[in-house]
Amino acid sequence: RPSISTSQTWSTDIISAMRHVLLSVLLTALSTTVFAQPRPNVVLIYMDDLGYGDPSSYGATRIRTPNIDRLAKDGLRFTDAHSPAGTCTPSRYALMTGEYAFRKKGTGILPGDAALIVEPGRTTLPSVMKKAGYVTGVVGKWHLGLGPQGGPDWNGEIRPGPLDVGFDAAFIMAATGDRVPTVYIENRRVVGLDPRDPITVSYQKKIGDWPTGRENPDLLTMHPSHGHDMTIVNGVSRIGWMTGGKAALWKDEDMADLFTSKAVAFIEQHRNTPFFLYFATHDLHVPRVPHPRFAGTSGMGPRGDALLEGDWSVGEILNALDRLKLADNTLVIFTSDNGPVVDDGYKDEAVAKLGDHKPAGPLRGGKGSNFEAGTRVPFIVRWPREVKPGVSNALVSQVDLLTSLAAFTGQKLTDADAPDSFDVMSALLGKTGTGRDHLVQQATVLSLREGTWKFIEPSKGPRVTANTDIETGNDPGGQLYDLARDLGERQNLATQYPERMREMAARLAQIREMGRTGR
Ligand code: NG6
Ligand code: CA
Repeated sequence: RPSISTSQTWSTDIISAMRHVLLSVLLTALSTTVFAQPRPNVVLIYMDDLGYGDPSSYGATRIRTPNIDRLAKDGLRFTDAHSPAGTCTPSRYALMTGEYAFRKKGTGILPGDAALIVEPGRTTLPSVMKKAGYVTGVVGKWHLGLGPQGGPDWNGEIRPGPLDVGFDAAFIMAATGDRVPTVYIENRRVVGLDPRDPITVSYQKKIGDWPTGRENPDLLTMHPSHGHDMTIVNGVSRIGWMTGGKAALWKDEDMADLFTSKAVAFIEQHRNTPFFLYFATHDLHVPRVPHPRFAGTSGMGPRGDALLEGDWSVGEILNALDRLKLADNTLVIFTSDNGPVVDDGYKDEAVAKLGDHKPAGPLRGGKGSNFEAGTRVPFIVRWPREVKPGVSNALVSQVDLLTSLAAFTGQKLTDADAPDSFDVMSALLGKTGTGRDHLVQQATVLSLREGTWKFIEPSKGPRVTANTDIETGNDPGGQLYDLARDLGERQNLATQYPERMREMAARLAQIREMGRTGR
């Protein structure tokens, strides 16, 4: 081994220069081996209403989703991963807070003018990432409310909002595509608002003189099948009334392009720092108004076209990561906020053109259902550097992301934080095939999973929803299924295993009462 000579013939300058070089070589070696924290970028792609059977990598054959499939091929594809609830707002609430939404009142599907339901200052998924040194951004569908009690000031500063619960940057829509106000919000302001044309929003009564779907159906390019007959914007009647803000109104056709370009810009801008991007697409939610270059391309009507558009958005994110040479060290988590729905309130031919496509795959139910299709959703983790491609049957939930990523970035949580969130990071990274041992699923009532057993609480509600024609999974006697034998939940074993029913009901009651499931 060469040693450093201290011979008098060497000038002290050379010696000190060599010391310096050696020291920095040593430090670099140390910092990349011993002290290195795994700090990949994290991109969470959250599609809307994407069903377990929609992507071709989850079994669809009538439609191809090449970009989602690319994630599945290079990543770990989960077969038993869940959104926390069967609809959007409670799922996103639990995703953000690590707390089951059933614990907090007011976390049902929110109107577009609702107040923010995530308490500013509490530990959230983005606040955890921010504390770990990540730049945090949200692009797309928010649907967690904005502003104080009484709702936001659309014409001034919108506060509190995403920037007050852990995000450094936000480019969002307030609620859904089918709810007013139909404008984008960047950080604390409506984008492109002309102050001389202020926005007014109401969910109580008609305001202003803009046409509505109820009074002026002749003006519609997309007709409602149920509800959705209030203010018309861009030829589509919405839920709620609005007036003003003409210059700020969105064009549904351009929404996917815009959100995708904002997500890509965020990645480009923060390419040199670890970043956390929560990219929540509007696709496949209603109204399904894809860009003309996707319209008609699926042969399945706008629902299929919106799926292809959403898949394209996924591809653009992956391409950006490739182009910037970030793919290898970016953890991509791809999933959906709840199960699928075909007719969700607009006459968009989704039912007529469905053919033999099964949005829920082999599962029973759909969006809002207690059956598996309500919450069991596509879920793929890709991190080329660390995660071996494959399939995982581990039971995991999006409610776990907070605690998993906290542990992953070396952070301690207090008992008050994320009360229902478990560290399932080793399952997410494929180091183990085991996730949670139990899980509460929320739809019309609660269900409890224990291993492959599933208990659905008794419920007196309708068996099929009047509008969306989805089997709710309501049953006044309660239900028990063994998903290992009966994934399609056809054989109710309640009377066969009364003891197990009682035990699971008791455990669910206990989880409810404790206020947390704990770690
Ligand atoms: C329902 C809407 C539905 C959809 C859903 C929310 C009607 C008749 N139906 O109330 O169209 O907007 O709310 O979907 O208005 S979610 O994915 O955001 O939870
Ligand atoms: Ca949804």
